[in-house]
Amino acid sequence: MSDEKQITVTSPLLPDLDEFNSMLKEIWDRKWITNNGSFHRQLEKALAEYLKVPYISLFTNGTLPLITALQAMRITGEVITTPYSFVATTHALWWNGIKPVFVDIDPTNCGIDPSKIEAAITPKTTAIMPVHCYGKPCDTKAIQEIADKYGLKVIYDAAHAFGVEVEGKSVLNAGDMSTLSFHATKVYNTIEGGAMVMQDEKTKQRIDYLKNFGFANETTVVAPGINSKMDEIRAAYGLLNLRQVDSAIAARRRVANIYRDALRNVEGVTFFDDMPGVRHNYSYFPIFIDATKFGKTRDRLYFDMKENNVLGRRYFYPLISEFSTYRGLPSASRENLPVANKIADTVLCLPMHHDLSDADIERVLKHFR
Ligand code: T4K
Repeated sequence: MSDEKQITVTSPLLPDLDEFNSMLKEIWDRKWITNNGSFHRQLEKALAEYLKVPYISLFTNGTLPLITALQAMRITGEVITTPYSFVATTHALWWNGIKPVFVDIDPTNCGIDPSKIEAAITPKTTAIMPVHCYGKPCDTKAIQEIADKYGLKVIYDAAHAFGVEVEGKSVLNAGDMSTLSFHATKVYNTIEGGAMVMQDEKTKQRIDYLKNFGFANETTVVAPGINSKMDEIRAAYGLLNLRQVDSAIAARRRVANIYRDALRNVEGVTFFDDMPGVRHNYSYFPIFIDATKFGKTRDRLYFDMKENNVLGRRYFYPLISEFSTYRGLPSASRENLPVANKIADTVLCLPMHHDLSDADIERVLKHFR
C-alpha cells in the first residue's frame, strides 16, 4: 500500500469557517433552530432563483423527498425505473409498498431508455421514476410523451443534477416533481440534505405539510406525514455554499477537460463528452473499460489505483437489480437489462471534485500511461 496521500472520489465543498461561525451566532441569538426558520426560508428562495425552478422544498436528505413525492401523488402498484442508480431510488418505492419494474438504460447517458418503457407498462403501472444519472439529462421529452399517452406521473430522481440546464432551462422542471440530494458527496452539499422541486404553489404547500408530519396548522393534520425538515444550521451552511458552487463547478469542468484530453487516445477507455446545449455540473467522471483493448479489467484497474491510494468508485456496481431485495423480480434478470449490466461491469468513476490539484490529477492519470 502506498503512503502517498489518499485521493478520494469526491471531497466536500466546505463553507468558510469564520462566515459559518457568524451565522451560527445569529442562530444562537434567535434561538430558532429548526421548523421553517429564517435561514431555511432564505435558502429556499435563493435555491429557487439559482436553480431556475418555480418552487422548492428543503428536506433532511435526498431519500425522503423521493418517498414523500410518491406519497404526495398517491402512487401505487408498479413504477417503471432504472436499475442503474444508487439504491435509494428503488428503496423509496419499496418503502411505499410499490413494485419496481426495471427497464434497461441508454448507453449514451446511463439514464432509462425511453424506447423500452412502453413494453414494461401494465395495468398496474402508475408512474415512471427516471434518474439523471451522473447529472446527465434523461430524454425528458420522450419520457413525457409516454407518460402523457398512458396517464402516468413522472418523478425524477435528480440527486445528481444540481444546476443542470438544457438550452438554458433547468432539467429539474421536467415531469411532475424532481428530487435533489445535498449529501456531503454531491456538487452542492448541506452536509446531509435534499430538496423537492415542484411546479405549482398548491403542491409546494402540500409537500410542506407532508414533511412536517402532515400539520396544516396547530390542530389540523391533513395526511400521515413524516418529519423531514432541514434545520437552521444546515440551511446556513447551504446559503454559504451556494455562493461558491459556481466556482466549484468551474473547477470540476477543468478537471474533466484535463481527463478527457489525456484519455481520448487511450485504447479501451471511453467516457462522456459534454452534450450540446447542456450546462453540466461535472458531478462524476465515469469511464468505461474494455478489458481486451485496455489490457486490464475494470476491477484490476480499480484495485491497482487503490493500492496507490487513488480511490475511484464503481458507481453503480452492482446494479440495484442484483441486490437481494430486488433480484427475485422478473424485470431484474440480466436478459432484461443487458446494457445496464455491461455498463455496471465496466464503469469506474475517477476522482472528481473542486479540490483536485494538478499533482493529484497526474497521480490518477498515471494509471493510463
Ligand atoms: N438518488 C441517487 C441517484 C443518489 O445517488 C443518492 C445518493 C440518493 C438518491 C439519496 O440521497 P441521500 O439520501 O444520500 O441524500 C454516497 C452517498 O452517501 C450518497 O448520498 C450518494 N447518492 C451515493 C452515490 O454515494 P458512498 O457510500 O459512496 O459514500 P462514502 O461515504 O463512501 O463517500 C465517498 C467518498 O467521499 C469518500 O471516500 C470520501 C468522500 N467523503 C465522504 C463523506 C461522507 C468525504 O470526503 N467526506 C465525507 O464526509 O455513498
